Amino acid sequence: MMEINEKNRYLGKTLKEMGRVMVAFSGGVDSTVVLKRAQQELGDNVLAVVVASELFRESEFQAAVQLAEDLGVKVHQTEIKELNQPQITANNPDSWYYSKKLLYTRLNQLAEEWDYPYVLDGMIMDDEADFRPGLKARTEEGIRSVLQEANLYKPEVRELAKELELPVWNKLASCSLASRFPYGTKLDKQKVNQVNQAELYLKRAGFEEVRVRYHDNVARIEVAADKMVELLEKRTEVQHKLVSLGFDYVSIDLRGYRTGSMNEVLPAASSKQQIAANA
Ligand code: NMN
Repeated sequence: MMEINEKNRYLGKTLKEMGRVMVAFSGGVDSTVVLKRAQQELGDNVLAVVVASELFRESEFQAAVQLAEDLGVKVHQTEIKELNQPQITANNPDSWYYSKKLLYTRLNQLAEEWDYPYVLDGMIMDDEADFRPGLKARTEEGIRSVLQEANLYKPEVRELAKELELPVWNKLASCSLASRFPYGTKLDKQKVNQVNQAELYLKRAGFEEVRVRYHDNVARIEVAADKMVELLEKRTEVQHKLVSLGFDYVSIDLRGYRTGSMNEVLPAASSKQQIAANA
């Protein structure tokens, strides 16, 4: 097993050799480590690009812009219109691919215009084991996942982030709001807003780690197992709030919070094939 220090040195060497880079910056722990290490190695030759989308929270976008500014990195804000693309709103397993294709194509256009030879993202080793059709678009568009190249896994990335005194070192993973919908449920602004508002409400109510999965008129709430009693104690107000947002029934998932729960009903073969296709 390669030591974390050795992996970090390899990361530094890779970044140094690149000379000038654009970083797809979400403000999560992974892309923040990429951004900070790139700045350490390349100084001013780093541009953070923060992308707004209707499938991501406005507050996350603002926080990412603020963090890049706080780190003293040049930052550019741009926007993609994911809900204008039928392949994305269809919300099929390959919609992840089209989302990432749209994102990376935009980043590559900007990189060409402003003469950045490399565009980097924050993918880590753990992402390879997940169901991530978007990785294919990353590879096609020539985006470099330098944390993966350095063989870094989540606990190591968090450790590096802590060493680098990055305020997001223990930030929870967030992801596109598309993950709240069953495959085949068409996405639109109203539905996305409904789950977003429901999750924001639950976060404010003390359930920081939460997903509200949308099953037409049923909300399936996922919180950590040790938060379920607390959720039951607040059940009346939670139920009222979610009904006011448009759900008819409000349920708690007894398996609790876990990432990727919408993938559980996919035929095993399709996710395996996808992973093989990404290899
Ligand atoms: O944590 P949740 O809300 O379940 O979202 C994570 C899931 O979303 C992942 O398991 C993955 O299937 C999907 N996802 C895919 C991509 C991609 O393919 N690019 C990106 C983000 C999330």
